[in-house]
Amino acid sequence: MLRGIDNESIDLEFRNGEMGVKRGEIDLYAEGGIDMAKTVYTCFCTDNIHEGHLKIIEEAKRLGDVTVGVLCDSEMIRYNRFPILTTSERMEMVKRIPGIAKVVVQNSMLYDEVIHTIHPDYVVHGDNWNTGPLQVIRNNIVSLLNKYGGELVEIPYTINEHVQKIDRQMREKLAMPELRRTRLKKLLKLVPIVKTIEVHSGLTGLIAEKTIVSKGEAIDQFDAMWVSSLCDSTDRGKPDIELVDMTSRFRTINDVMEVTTKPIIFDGDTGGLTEHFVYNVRSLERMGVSAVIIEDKTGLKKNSLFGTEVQQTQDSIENFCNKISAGKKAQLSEDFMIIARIESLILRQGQEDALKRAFAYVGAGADGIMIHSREKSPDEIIRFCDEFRKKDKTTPIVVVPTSFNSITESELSEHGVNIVIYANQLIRAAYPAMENVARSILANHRAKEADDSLMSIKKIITLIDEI
Ligand code: SPV
Ligand code: MG
Repeated sequence: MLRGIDNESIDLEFRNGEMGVKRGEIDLYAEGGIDMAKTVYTCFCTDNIHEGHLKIIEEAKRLGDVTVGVLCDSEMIRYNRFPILTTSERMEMVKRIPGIAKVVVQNSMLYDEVIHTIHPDYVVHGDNWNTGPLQVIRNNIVSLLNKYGGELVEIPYTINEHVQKIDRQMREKLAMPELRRTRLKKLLKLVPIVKTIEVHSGLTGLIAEKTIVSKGEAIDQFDAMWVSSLCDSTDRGKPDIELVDMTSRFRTINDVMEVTTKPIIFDGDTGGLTEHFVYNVRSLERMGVSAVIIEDKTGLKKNSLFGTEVQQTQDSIENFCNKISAGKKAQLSEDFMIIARIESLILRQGQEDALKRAFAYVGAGADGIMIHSREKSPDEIIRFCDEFRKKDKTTPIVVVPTSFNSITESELSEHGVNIVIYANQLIRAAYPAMENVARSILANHRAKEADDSLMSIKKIITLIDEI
């Protein structure tokens, strides 16, 4: 018994001394026996078929019967290609290419399952995965094929003006306010935990947008960006006390948006006066921001990581609920989220108070809750999440593990957390690096000694892509 390209069984028979094959209802006999078609597999991770893909298909067809895998949504995201089309739309798009035997969903960027079920004689791929993070996927396929003598056929990656233009247009589409705004809600359905990194400028936006790592056997990248009040203020040399006005904060958002496509979660501090908050909700959704997080403090806000070392006042449940409902009423789009941040653990008001507030805020219309802590241990956060999830299985939970930084994303996800925000690490990394270089130049009266800590001139002048 052999396997067909559809993974169905094939019976080999002899009739009148000739070998034939019976596959399903079809009898194939050929004089002098038959030449069994080879099985060829290629995987597409795209919303758009261009000449590069067609070239791969042509080469694959030359080798045998072609099965195309369409990478599923959640893996497209890890690949840094947020899907604009749904999986079934992408499958339809591929099915329209003439001469393809079968289209399947590839559920993992690694090929183990595919190879196991399809057992292709050939896998065809562009040669763009020979360097960089994609190499891990190439290594995975090579070792799988080697086990049974399958072959990897690589063809030169098509890179020309037309293909580059299509790529750019797809990215620009993702950056448009409507599409960008919807992306956070979509992500919440598609990934186990939305990995969010702080941004406070175009440059940090680029880092959030482009950083990809290959770890173990797969690649990964950030899903969303956090426009932190702490970092936005610090970058301007100002304290984090709602001193940087909204117009300046919006400028930061705009700088980030100009060079990125990923969704933005905005740190709205206390939300200010309810009468002002409603205007800011409209402005944020119009810009394409996906969510605002407001914290239940009132009066002069100080950074939460000061805890009770400074005077901070928590808002009443009633006032804060009114602010949330007013924001929800003002909002015009379906997908914008108002997330309520609970400061009870920061202000030592206890779990009971935190939970009471969480349920009240959800009742007032909050689309998610953020629970914050400045403990080194994640225990109080975990306890809160477990208790909250006993009663509420769906409202997204957001956490900011700055002090309880030993906990991993998968542990947080196991306790019902949906969004993790790395809220200040980029600016905390940049400041000491810059200070050290400044010290070195001052101490040596020249820049030579600092050179080893610096990015090369060639890299910095080519860092930013020209349009
Ligand atoms: C921020 O990043 O500005 C935050 C999170 O609000 S924290 O600094 O931990 O309060
Ligand atoms: Mg803040």
